[in-house]
Amino acid sequence: MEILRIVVTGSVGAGKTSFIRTISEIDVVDTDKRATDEMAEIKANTTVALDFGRLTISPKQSLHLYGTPGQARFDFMWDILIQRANAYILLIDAHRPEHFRHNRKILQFFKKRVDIPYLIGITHSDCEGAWEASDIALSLGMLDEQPPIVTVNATEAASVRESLINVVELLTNCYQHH
Ligand SMILES: Nc1nc2c(ncn2[C@@H]2O[C@H](COP(=O)(O)OP(=O)(O)OP(=O)(O)O)[C@@H](O)[C@H]2O)c(=O)[nH]1
Ligand SMILES: [Mg+2]
Repeated sequence: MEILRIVVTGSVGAGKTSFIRTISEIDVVDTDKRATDEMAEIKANTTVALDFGRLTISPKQSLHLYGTPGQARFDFMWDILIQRANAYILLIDAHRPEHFRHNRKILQFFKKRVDIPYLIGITHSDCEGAWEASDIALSLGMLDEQPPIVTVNATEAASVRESLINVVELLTNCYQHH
């Protein structure tokens, strides 16, 4: 059985835990804790360790999904998780432009550490005040490249599955070129 390790990252409330819980065939270990300080305004619970989920995509392949904590004070977890990853997904909540700068920081951090395929998943596109994917790409500093970017609803299994298939395709193409 080939295991592909995919890190799911993004700022607080982007939908990382939802993304993994929606699709995982095993129960996801709950490391969410009641939010304190400034975060309580965004949501009641936040992830403090990591989310882990698994999805079998064929008799020979399964995905292991690792969700990072969103809060900046857990940054050290990023390093641990990314070193063994095959690919990563950066989830960006389209309706909170105040988070875009942090997401840009996450992306820069990962790109500096590893050279592996990644996908940007725009969540909360259905929410009021959501930005267009192309405008979010610009805010990430992607001026002329064609970033791998999709819209995903982290609470809908079909949508999550589609985005993961996208990642597996990126990985397959990447292996073919090496
Ligand atoms: N409307 C809408 N709600 C979403 C979407 N994705 C996630 N949510 C909701 O957003 C909220 C936050 O999702 P979480 O999965 O807890 O976010 P997280 O990224 O794990 O957050 P932290 O662990 O605090 O960093 C939940 O109430 C989800 O149901 C989406 O695409 N659309
Ligand atoms: Mg979470």
